[in-house]
Amino acid sequence: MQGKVTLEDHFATEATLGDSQPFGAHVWPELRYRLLDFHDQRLRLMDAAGVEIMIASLNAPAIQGIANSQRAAEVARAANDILAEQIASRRDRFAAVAALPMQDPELAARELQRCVRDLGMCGALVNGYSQVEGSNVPIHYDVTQYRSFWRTVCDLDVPFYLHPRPPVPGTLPLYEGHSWLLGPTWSFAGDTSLHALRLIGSGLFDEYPRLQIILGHLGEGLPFFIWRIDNRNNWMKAAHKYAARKRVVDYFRSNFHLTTSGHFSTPALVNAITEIGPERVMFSVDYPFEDFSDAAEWFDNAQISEADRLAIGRTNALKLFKLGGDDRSAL
Ligand code: GRE
Ligand code: ZN
Repeated sequence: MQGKVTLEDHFATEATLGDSQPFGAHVWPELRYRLLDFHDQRLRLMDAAGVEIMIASLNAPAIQGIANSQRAAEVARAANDILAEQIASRRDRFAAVAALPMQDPELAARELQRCVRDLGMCGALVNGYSQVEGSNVPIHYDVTQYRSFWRTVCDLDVPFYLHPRPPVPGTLPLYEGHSWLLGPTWSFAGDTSLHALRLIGSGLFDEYPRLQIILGHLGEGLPFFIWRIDNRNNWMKAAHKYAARKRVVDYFRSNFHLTTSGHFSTPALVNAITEIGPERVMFSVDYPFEDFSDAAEWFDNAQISEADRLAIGRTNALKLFKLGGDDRSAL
């Protein structure tokens, strides 16, 4: 399929590059190059895979791993400026989502406003919870001090991508002797689905029903678990003890979108489409951690209807990020 849009695809700046190094020396020269490059290999690979537009974002954990909020804000601002500058000459092929200093909800709201209004960005991508100075417990964004931040996201009418991050040191004992489970194998999905469920349970979407959150990796396991989460030993008639008014699945189908990033499995895609609807699923690669060719070859041949392929491969993202027609050429 030609004309695909991809939206969980990363770059790095010199300040954040080191966060992607743990993959090992054997891939680092290539990975480093792929994270910094925009106009050479990245565009060639997009062309070869039938990808017209990439909505680019910073690597992980980057800003969310900087405990000092002023420093986090500075690094975010510099990274957002670099991203805007890199793509300025190719707005036909690239769009951008903002990195945000979530350690401080006011600074995060201000940076998002700047990125959308001044730099023409079309949303935010945040790498899970944030480390904060003076606390061993990272902060999740369902807590009350983030409500005004979410109001800003709603007012700007842009989607917010909740992307995974590596665990903080305090949780590492859970993986003792099994470091292979850290990252895309398991911990990313566990941490990110927990965060999404916290947002749901907090009643955030009752307060801001128009808020739209994107999850990668085909929903971090939630499509598979959603029935069980709501069912919860149904015959015992023990309702959820949460602030939210509706079932988890009601918010999932009204306030969430999923991407195929790094999860190129047709049974998982069909499960996601069945649970959330084809209008809320979008193609993505997770470049440079995954390959364009793996993603495109799988997606272009997956056993789904051609109408779903077009929606998931292109039009859902154009609509959600308002990249179509007049909106796009105005950027
Ligand atoms: C990602 O950004 O999705 C990612 C990482 C690190 C390892 C794998 C991965 O940041 O998919
Ligand atoms: Zn990613």
